[in-house]
Amino acid sequence: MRIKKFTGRTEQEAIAKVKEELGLNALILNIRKTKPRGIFSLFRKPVTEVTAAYADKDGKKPEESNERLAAATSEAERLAYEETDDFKRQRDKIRSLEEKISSQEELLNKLMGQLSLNEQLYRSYSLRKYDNRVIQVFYDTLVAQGVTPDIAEKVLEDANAIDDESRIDIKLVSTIVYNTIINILGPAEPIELVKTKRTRFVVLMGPTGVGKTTTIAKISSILMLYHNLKVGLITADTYRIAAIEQLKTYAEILGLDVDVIYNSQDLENHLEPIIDQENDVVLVDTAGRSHRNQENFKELSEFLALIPDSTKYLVLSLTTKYEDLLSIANAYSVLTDYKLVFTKLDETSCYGAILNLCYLTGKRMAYITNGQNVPDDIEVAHPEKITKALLGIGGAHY
Ligand SMILES: Nc1nc2c(ncn2[C@@H]2O[C@H](COP(=O)(O)OP(=O)(O)OP(=O)(O)O)[C@@H](O)[C@H]2O)c(=O)[nH]1
Ligand SMILES: [Mg+2]
Repeated sequence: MRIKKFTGRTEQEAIAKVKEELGLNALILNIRKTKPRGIFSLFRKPVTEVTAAYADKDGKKPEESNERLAAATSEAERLAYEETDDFKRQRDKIRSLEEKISSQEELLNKLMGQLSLNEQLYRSYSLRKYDNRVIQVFYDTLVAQGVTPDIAEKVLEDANAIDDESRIDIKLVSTIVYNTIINILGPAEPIELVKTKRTRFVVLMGPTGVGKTTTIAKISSILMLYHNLKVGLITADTYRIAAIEQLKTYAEILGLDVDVIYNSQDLENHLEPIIDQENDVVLVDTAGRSHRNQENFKELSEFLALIPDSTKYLVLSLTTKYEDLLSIANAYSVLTDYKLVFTKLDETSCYGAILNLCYLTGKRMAYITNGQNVPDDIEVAHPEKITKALLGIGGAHY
């Protein structure tokens, strides 16, 4: 057996030379790339060197010749092909297809997850209530927002009563549901931003820690700074030492005095001079009271009876458990008429309690608060915004 070396710019070229000179029976022993040497090596490309064995003159033939050469040839052809632009284009195509497939898979998994979640929801609501899928979706959305199932049913009554043919009109069904909710919420009734000759008293009442004092600070700042109204402040919260200081701190920033009222007699004595100050609006802070404490409630009732021409705001935190909200609203209904202020919307993603309470009490909303910042985190309640949030339309947030 003899050995011979062949070189080429590529393996393919070198092997082609082997085949040409030694025939298919030549045996490829080694393939290697060699770096050019010498003074001009920088300007020369590397070459491929193929070492081949072939049968010597006495007729001895190299073993395994055919297969190995064929294999080496196809390997060399493969490697050479991998260097071509065509190969690279195909490879990139395959890679991007693979990426697409994996993100489609992700999307599908997500959808499947949602579908099975809906399936679970249907099951937990004792299956579907409505044949009409659109109405069913509204029902599910409202209930997920914390609207009670019976109020959600009431809301959907009109939409569900239209004839079968119209019920497939998604736009019509949506319009009916939307308007029904807007009607239940009714227009907001905040403090009127006009100067009148008389002093208007606005009393904030409600459970402890819901944000009465903070809301008074927000409202008085807005009335004074943005609407140029003359504002007076009274606090009847003398239960906690810090309560008076809390309101006084805000009052000082606004350049206002706070009248502190200790009892009904005190209020009677203070009223005349307060009215004489010719304020447009006097905001009255009260101590947080548990609606279950009858003694406290009696005291508040006597206090309210003494204030002339007053609007009462029942301040409710949206973080309070719904059943408690309901019994608080009921307890205050017995005491007096009121409008609703909802606080701490920033701490919940459920708007359902607002609809439930407006529906059950028939009271109007005044303000919604959504944070601790004075005066920014307050807005006049906005029925359209709340309705959109309840129906999960367009990320309506306060
Ligand atoms: N996250 C959030 N916190 C609020 C909001 N309104 C008030 N707070 C916070 O709730 C806490 C209680 O607020 P207060 O204004 O003292 O509540 P109050 O109803 O006057 O409390 P009492 O006088 O003790 O009955 C404070 O830490 C406020 O900053 C609101 O809209 N969102
Ligand atoms: Mg307070």
